[in-house]
Amino acid sequence: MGKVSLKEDNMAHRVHWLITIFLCLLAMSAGFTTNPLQAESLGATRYVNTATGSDSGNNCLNPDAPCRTIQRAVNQAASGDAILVAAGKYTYAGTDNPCDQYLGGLKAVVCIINKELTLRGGYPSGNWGWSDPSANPTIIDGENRLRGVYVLSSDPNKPSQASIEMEGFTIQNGLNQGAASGSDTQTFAFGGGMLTDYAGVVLRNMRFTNNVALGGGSQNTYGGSASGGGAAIRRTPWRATLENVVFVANRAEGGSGRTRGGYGLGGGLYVLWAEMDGSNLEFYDNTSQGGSTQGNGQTSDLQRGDAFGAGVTIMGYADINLYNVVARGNRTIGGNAATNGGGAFGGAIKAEGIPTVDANGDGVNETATLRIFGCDLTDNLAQGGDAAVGGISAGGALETIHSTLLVERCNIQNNKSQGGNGVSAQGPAGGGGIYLQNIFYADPTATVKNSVIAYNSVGAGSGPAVGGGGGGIWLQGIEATIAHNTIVGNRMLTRPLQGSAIDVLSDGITHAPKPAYIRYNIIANHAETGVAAVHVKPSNTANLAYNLFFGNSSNVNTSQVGVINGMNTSVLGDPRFIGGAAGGSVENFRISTSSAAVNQALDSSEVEDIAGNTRNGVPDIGAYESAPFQVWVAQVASETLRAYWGTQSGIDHYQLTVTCPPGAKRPAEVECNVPKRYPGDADGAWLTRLTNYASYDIAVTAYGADGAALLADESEAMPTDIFVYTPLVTR
Ligand SMILES: [Ca+2]
Ligand SMILES: [Ca+2]
Repeated sequence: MGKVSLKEDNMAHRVHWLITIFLCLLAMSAGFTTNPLQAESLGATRYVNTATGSDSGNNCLNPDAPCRTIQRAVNQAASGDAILVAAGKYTYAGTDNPCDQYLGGLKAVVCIINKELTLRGGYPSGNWGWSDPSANPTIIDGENRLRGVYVLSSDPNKPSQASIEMEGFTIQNGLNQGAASGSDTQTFAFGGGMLTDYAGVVLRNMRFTNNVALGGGSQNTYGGSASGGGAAIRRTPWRATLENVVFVANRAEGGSGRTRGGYGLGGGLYVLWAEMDGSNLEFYDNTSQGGSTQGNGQTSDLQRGDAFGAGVTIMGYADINLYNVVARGNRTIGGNAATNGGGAFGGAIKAEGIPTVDANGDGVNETATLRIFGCDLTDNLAQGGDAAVGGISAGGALETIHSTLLVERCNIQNNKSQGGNGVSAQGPAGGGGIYLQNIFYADPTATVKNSVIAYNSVGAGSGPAVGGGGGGIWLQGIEATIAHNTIVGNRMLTRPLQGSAIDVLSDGITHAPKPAYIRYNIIANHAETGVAAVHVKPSNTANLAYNLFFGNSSNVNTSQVGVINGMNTSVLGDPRFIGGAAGGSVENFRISTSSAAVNQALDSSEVEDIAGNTRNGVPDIGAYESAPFQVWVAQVASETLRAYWGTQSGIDHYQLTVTCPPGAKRPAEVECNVPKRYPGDADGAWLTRLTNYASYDIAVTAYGADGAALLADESEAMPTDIFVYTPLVTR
């Protein structure tokens, strides 16, 4: 089958991205020298109501006579003011807008320059006492022609002079479009819904819907980049905060260009040079699209029309914590071209740093750190562009390069990495779930733990084989710890591809290979013949410890293999998934108390599982610690017992057996010592007409659909006619 690897030229051209993007930001704020709207007062509250308000001569301070437009209140406000906005749709008002006046006609519905303001939406008309954005939708609408909100601190040397704290708004139908020709500053597009530059950012309870950043440059050699269809946050002076922010159907699409298309980055959210805490962020059906071209598709600097992270793309210096991220149905699509198709990197999430380089000259190297605590990344797609040489796809859910990464408590299911089609060469594909790489910088490390990585897929495009692999996880030149994960049923859609669960390789890297530490994982049900679950390429090392292998066609590759240590510690046995490994709900990957994984993660110091439950005794292998199954029996009335076992996922039916003491009456519901079947959704059983003060033994066994006994417990109890917890009655 020959060499199966990604071509180096596919990998080597990306270090220029940050430089290109940086130039645009610098130019954006150059030439803006005045501070036009400075005011003195602090902490006033101003009021806006599009239905009842009037702007004329109004300072917006009277709650009974609000202004009509948000911009009027912004213009009247001083730093520290809060602006309360009543429900309704707010569109571009056309006058007195500082973005028009000072930024060369760059329009936004709401434009804030050099002020620190709070905006709160969700108020019912005529009542400023309470806010409920879902009951009182407060919408900033770009009408498919203008950006929704722009916040700028015009002097990068005084970065704290602008900030926005925004809560309870929907920003929709925003558009930022690059020009057909001109410099990068003119052809690039940023933040269709919202753009912030050098400004503080706090967003809470916000929705970004159907906003678009559209690169221009159709008359140029290369198309303009488009970054942040929903929102672009560039260069924050202090940690940004995003809480309960939803991005739906936003799009970042690079421009066409004569030789190659422009990049599409962060269809939902784009973050450049920022520290940020994001919690409860949701990304649905956002798109990053690399620009397509009739031309070659690749410029002389080896750039192509690539697309990145359709949910969120993080670039440059970054220190980002994300808590509870949901990303579903996002699509990252490389641009089409005549000869070289654009790549696709991270169907939902992408991060890229340059660890030892200060690209923007601010004295801080572009070291990127991304930590994800809790996520659900499902049904996302990375797809390379079509061309004679198809575009690469890397990471159906997540791709990072030169970034330090921590992923824990995540469900990463049913994502797809699909290479582009090509007649000269197929687009290679890697990392159906996760694609981690270090090409030019060796140091960043990655940890993925307590996560489920299941039913992701990798397929190269049509055309002569180039290759790829890593159905679950792709590790290229990066020291990675993959620990306590449940890795199940990831698939190869084409051949030849390598490593249906994990592929360890170092092709194309400029440093020595880095080891992978693969510990305490369940690696199961990778049944495709001819593909090992864990593939370690020659000259690479994988250090294994206490993994459970089950149902794989082969567990590790044995030819053209690097060094695989610790295989002798493996557990070979049925993990006994409660849901039978059906996929879908992550709960289906809970394991039964009879799982071969129970108490087998020797040496593991992990204290919690994916659900945050404490690991019992010796940790179990995989993402879940098996929960003890318990039958409680309560005396609830005279001659009556209630057995309760709660609801368990993945149970087909229960069998209950009552052992009756000698001389005692049998329960009305069950014969003594004869098992009775209860359906899988039963949470317990009544036992009535018993003999008081006789001790009954109640045993319950739970069965899976295949008839295997998964859970069992038994308990003893006696009914009485004394009810200390019921109202006293006279007997
Ligand atoms: Ca820097
Ligand atoms: Ca245990």
